Amino acid sequence: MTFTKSFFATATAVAFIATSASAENWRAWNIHNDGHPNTAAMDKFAELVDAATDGEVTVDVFHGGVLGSQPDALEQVRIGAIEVGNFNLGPIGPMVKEANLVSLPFIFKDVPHMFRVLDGDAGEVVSAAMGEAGVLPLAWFDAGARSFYSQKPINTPADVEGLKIRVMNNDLYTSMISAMGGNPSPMAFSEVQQALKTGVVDGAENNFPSFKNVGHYEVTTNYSLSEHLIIPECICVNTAKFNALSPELQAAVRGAAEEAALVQRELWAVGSEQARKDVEAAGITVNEIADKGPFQSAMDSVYADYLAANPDMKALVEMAQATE
Ligand code: BDP
Repeated sequence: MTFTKSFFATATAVAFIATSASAENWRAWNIHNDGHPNTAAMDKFAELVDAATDGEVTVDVFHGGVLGSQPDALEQVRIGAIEVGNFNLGPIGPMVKEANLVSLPFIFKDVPHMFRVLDGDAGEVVSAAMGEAGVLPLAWFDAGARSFYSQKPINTPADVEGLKIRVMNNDLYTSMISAMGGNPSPMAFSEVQQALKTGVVDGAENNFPSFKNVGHYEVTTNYSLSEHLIIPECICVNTAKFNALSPELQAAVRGAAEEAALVQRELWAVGSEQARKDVEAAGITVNEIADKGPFQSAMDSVYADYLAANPDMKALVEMAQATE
């Protein structure tokens, strides 16, 4: 009798422990503040994960980069100290070589082409390599195209000559600026506004929502539509944490990410247009660049040097370029 009683007590305790251990509470890193499309999309992701897993997996999103800079947060997700991140693929290049595909200037014709590449064989290769490295992409976000901004209009690569331009942390971006005769300055996103304001840098490059949301437009005058980089972003999760979920929970979390990404792309389309209008209303001159050809030609040496140093990337680059 006693045995039976204690057996049941133990069984109940074990069942309780098993239930509470199976509830996963994840932390998610987001660099953006309120008002940026990705902030709303990450909140949506958390809401959808909770609903789809019946609370078995919950996600607390930390906005505004409070969990650290992007390179630091990437490392944290890679090792599993933070579970989720809304990462730009640019800073992933130094960690996962295949992710550098998207950091080659002008590799994509436009945003729809970028999504076709990601949804095709080349995207498979990038995803697999990222997953292998510990940062598994569950869905892709739109991040538009990045263009230059500075105190003077930039219409040709020669206009970049001598300018100190802030870039994200990736050698491809420093090569890109150097190829135009500029001085690249890799720097954390959080430091860019002050650097522009105090003249530590002469310019930077980003899409309209980021240009607007953290006030870069307040400390510069010209946004020139070079659209030299079209870099996707991901909802990325630590691979081991994701793989430890049951197949059902994996499907639910992936489904939530895909749905949140669709929401993000809609918010992006509207938000990006609005951000452009807002900065123009605030006095920013937006310059259309009639001929981007000279910018593209200036990148020939970037491609040549990169592929000479990374011959194993040639097939992937060609796969992307051959994608209709
Ligand atoms: C924004 C990206 C963000 C980057 C930032 C940057 O969404 O992930 O950290 O650019 O320039 O557009 O650092």
